[in-house]
Amino acid sequence: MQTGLVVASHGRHCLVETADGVRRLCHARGKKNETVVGDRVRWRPTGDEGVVERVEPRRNLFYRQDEIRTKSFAANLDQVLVLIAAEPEFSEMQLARALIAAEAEHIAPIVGLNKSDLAEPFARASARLAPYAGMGYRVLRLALRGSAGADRDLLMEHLRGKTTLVLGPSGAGKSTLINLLVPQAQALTGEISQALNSGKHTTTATTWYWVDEARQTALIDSPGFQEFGLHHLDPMQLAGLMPDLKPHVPACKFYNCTHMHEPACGVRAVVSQSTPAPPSGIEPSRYRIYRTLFEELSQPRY
Ligand SMILES: Nc1nc2c(ncn2[C@@H]2O[C@H](COP(=O)(O)OP(=O)(O)OP(=O)(O)O)[C@@H](O)[C@H]2O)c(=O)[nH]1
Ligand SMILES: [Mg+2]
Ligand SMILES: [Zn+2]
Repeated sequence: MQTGLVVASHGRHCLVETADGVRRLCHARGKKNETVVGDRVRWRPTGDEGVVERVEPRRNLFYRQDEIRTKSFAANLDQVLVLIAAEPEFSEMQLARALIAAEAEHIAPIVGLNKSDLAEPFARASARLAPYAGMGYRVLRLALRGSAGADRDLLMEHLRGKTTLVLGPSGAGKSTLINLLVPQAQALTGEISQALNSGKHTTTATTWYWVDEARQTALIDSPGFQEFGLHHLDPMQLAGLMPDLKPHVPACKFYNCTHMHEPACGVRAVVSQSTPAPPSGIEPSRYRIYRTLFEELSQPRY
């Protein structure tokens, strides 16, 4: 058996890259293809193709759990780059959900705010992001379209030597970012979807790209999402996954405080004070997000 890295996965097939960089179409051993991009697998050659015998244990798995289905993005990540833009206006709720999902899997998140050339909407978006910088998230300001060296250097400073999933709503500039750092990306995407979809030129959902020839720095492109369910999380975990709420939890009188209605709640005490900026405060919008998610995750599961 040989070892390999899953660089794309679709239907019953996946594309496995060997240690020497050769890519090979592999089939799942059983009925279901359990692999996700980023998986390390053991596989066995069968002619020109291969069979995945097993998936090695994962360091982490970044996924969302919607009402009825689980959608895995990728495994064995060092970080997630959540890319949003001045336009289209980003949803703070979607941003918060992606950051919480990353925290839950101990994957370091970075926020990229793109389209700084659109001065007015960019200023608005920056202001909405200020609390996130205040609570400790790294926020990169970018103008990816037509960008020359500066943005590439800034990105590489944060991406070098790591495996990064690029995530974000449609139109934020994910493909623009990939194309900036991986000039041959479009050709590669074509080859991969051809291999996996038996010739059809449809987009493969999630794809691994090497940024450097030494194959140390990797980017994973993912399709834009509408929904970002967190049904895999316990509502009581939630405050611990929100860096602005977390430090105030020890001040709650009850160890099992939900921060929804209890007296002597450290979180609600901070929300009602007049200076909401983190790290010492909590923005009203963030507490609203907490309440909405807490109620959503407290619904009975069917
Ligand atoms: N003004 C401006 N437009 C940009 C910038 N970066 C990307 N765009 C444009 O924004 C649009 C969307 O960019 P994409 O890279 O396709 O976005 P995406 O995130 O891949 O979107 P999906 O594939 O739909 O998920 C394109 O028309 C880009 O040219 C930027 O820095 N400034
Ligand atoms: Mg795209
Ligand atoms: Zn509390």
